[in-house]
Amino acid sequence: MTRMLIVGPAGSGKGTQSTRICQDLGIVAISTGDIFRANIKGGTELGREAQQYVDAGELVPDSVTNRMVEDRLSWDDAASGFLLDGYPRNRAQVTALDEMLERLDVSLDVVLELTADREELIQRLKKRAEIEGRDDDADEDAIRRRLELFDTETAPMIAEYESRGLLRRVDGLGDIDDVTARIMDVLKD
Ligand code: B4P
Repeated sequence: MTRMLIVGPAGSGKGTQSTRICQDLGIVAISTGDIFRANIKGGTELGREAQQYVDAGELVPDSVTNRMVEDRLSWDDAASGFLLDGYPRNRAQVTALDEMLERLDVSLDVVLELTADREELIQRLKKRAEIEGRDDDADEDAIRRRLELFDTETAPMIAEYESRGLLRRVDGLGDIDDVTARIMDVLKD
């Protein structure tokens, strides 16, 4: 059973690789971004709360995000392992996750960081905007803001997991299959 996080800037391949990792390990992928987008599409109260932040590339307030993750982690399918994609994204969320895991009496096995250079990230997101039409990919200011928030909020949080000895870094550049192979090598270690 594996309990893990995948972290990295927008466009680094988190969502893409999560699906593959979870198929291989037989665990559930929980993407905060996907949950927000599904709720925005469905017009739920959570969606209405999150939309302005997601569209602008801002983080949805911690109070909303933490509550949503705690609820999702309590579902039966997460009892046999999970991969959290896009959460936590700042130090306050790390603290909240620590408390949730303590209440569940479980701990993380590994935190996987995907790296890629800024130019490549922007090109990938622009390409996805053409294919999928996500509002936050179509707006250059929102893309810039997401990348900026990664540097200021998320990178310091990753250092926390590094100091706990949980972090494994994988180069996210190159063919998608090659990146998956690199990840699986690291996870099997
Ligand atoms: P996310 O859904 O997490 O969006 P993302 O950072 O862009 O990553 P995503 O997983 O979608 O993309 P990927 O890198 O796989 O967040 C969206 C928004 O939700 C945030 O801005 C925020 O508002 C909100 N949110 C989410 N979590 C939150 C939290 N914890 N707290 C507060 N707010 C939160 O892929 C990008 C593209 O690259 C894809 O098109 C893919 O095909 C392509 N790609 C992937 N790997 C590639 C490769 N090796 N080569 C070429 N292309 C590749």
